[in-house]
Amino acid sequence: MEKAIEVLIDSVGDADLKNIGTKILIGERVTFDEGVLLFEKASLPYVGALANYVREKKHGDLTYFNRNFHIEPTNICVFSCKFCSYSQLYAHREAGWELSINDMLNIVKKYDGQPVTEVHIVGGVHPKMNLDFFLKLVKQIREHRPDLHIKGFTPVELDYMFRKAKLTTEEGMKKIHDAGLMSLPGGGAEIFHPDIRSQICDDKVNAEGWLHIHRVAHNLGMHSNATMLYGHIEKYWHRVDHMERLRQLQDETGGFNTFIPLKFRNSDNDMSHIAESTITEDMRMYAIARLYMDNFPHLKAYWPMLGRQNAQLTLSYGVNDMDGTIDDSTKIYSMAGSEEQNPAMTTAELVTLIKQVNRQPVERDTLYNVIKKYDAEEAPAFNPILN
Ligand code: V47
Ligand code: SF4
Repeated sequence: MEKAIEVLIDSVGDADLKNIGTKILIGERVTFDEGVLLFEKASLPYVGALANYVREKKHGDLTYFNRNFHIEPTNICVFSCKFCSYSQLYAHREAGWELSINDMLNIVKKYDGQPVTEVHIVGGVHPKMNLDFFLKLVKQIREHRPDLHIKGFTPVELDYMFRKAKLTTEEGMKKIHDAGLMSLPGGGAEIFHPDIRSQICDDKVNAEGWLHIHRVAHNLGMHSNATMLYGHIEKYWHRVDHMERLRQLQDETGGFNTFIPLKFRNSDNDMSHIAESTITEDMRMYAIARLYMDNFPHLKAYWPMLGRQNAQLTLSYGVNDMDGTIDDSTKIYSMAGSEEQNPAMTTAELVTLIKQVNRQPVERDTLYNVIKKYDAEEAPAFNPILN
């Protein structure tokens, strides 16, 4: 493997790209300028092979997924992100939904006796759903199902709740953590740089606020994920700037589990005139993320947004995590035009998808503890490559 990568690096004409390849081979960090150069000049086969090398060095063929379900408390939102196909302003709330604590507990109860390990709770920012409401929700979920890992709320939601409750981030985060919130998902990050943020999501928490909330969570011993919404009006250097800020926080706290690039989908939002990125560009994005985010243990492809086949393809471009079974009717993605109108995959389907490309499926919990490794001899139910 190492020899093949050396041959590949040798074959590259561009001296700067050759140098970056050598650095990656010996485990040296890619700089900001080198990150931009990779986006500007490197071919998909080049970054793809390097990213696959890094992925296999970190994880071999292991490819993680979990059994989770999503709850979206509301799609009513005080903010107005231009890329969002999902929210309804409070003034138009008759066109939206708002779940009560009981409604959400009933969703949790649907999974009684089933081996799900995580509930993921994210929604719009409803002016009447305050910190007390969510403290109650989290406590009641924990009481009902103490074995379920509660991962929820982006800094956009938390910042609004804490400010309304007149609490500092430290105070607010401690309260919700004590109530039972265990991890934060990666949403709300979009693109951190103010030149882009001011154009696509001007009114919600800024980069510093987003990073501070994750820092405070990490300092309390919680883990979290980070996303980047790419493929719209940002330039390559904005992507690198975004990844750089995350990489620096990770150096400081070590609290991030996973980086999740999210492909911008253009259906039915205020940015519908912008063409979506090509699959080649998507794969380059994943590969460069694997190369740049050297201190993030995992790189995740969120299959409801990419579609199953493309998510499967990312497993050759640095990705080692396929998220989960997501058994629900998650609307945030289907409304933005993703292939998956009602995303849900059974464990057998996820295992098959991973095995079809000769990787080893591993069911994990939220913190990447192994629940089950699927052996090679457990053949997938259907393998079009072999059939
Ligand atoms: O922050 C909204 C994105 C995010 C669009 O941590 C869009 O495990 C593309 O962060 N096109 C929320 N993306 C979802 C999220 C997430 C999802 C799954 C797993 C995890 C995790 C986190 O969805 C938002 C925004 O960046 N989003 N609209 C759109 N049109
Ligand atoms: Fe609200 Fe989130 Fe949509 Fe922005 S992306 S409008 S914060 S639901």
